[in-house]
Amino acid sequence: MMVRAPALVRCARTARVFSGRIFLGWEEHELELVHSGKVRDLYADGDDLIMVASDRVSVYDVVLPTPIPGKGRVLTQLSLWWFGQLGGVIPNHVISGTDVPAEWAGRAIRCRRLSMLPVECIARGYLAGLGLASYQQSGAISGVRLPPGLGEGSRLPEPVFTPTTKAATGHDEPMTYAEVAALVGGSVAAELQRATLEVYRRGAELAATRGVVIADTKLEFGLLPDGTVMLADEVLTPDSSRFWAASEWQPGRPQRSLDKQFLRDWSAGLDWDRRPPGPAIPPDVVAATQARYQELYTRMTGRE
Ligand code: PZK
Repeated sequence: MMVRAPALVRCARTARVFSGRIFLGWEEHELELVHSGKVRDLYADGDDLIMVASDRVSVYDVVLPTPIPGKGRVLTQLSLWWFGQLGGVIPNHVISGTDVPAEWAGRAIRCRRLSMLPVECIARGYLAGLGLASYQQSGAISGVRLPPGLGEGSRLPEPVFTPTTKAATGHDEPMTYAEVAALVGGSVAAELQRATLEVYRRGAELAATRGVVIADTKLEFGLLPDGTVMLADEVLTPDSSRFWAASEWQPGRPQRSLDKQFLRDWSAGLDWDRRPPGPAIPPDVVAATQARYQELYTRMTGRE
């Protein structure tokens, strides 16, 4: 585990309490980095958190040294759009997509700090990745038995909830529904399953009308102090979900990724063992990847 000094970032927004009233001011203060992920960072701002998406990109789980300009903004705006679309399914942690430090404008979200639940909530509508590996080994995923004869990229008869552990280091392991219920309690487990499947169904249904297959998605949830289950993290972005072009979908083989295929195709032609450090991305591959993220955003939201 790498340990580093807390990164402090200046934020020109201050909340002060005088005689029970809250005053918002514009004095500079500093934000403390509380989590740094592969491609996103999380800062504390008083009681709130600010989630900042970078332009970093990973292939085969390795972050490459070259950024994809605009990626953080596109994924943040897509996530905010989905949070808005899904407000009727479950409440979420978003406070504001605009009240953030100016240097992060467009690619940061001010969020409520929640007590995060230690489960990665995954819904799958198609077989890929760890779901495929588990099915090939046992015919089931997270204890859910699937029909025989499915292959890579096959559509499942109906979406399944396939939660995993949230390992601090190493790999996430599949959890059965009973294990989730033992960990978080039966009523929270039921809400996680319901919300995860409903978010996936609505997302996949909407994407289908835009020629996009969402194969699977990973969601994170947390609790308010009163026990309300809230959707957190990011929602239905290509960093948390598999996006395929419906026109190219062909079960029985690995599917082409709508966002990262240029990166994968380019990196497959290199003499690289898929271990860090990753290779620098050439300008034409950066531009093609950038265009894919932009196109995905416009296709889904109808916005430029
Ligand atoms: C929280 N992460 C994942 C790691 C990131 C994100 N609303 C919340 N309240 C408390 N904790 C979290 C959240 C959210 N979302 C999310 N870890 C903690 C994570 C690294 C970078 F941007």
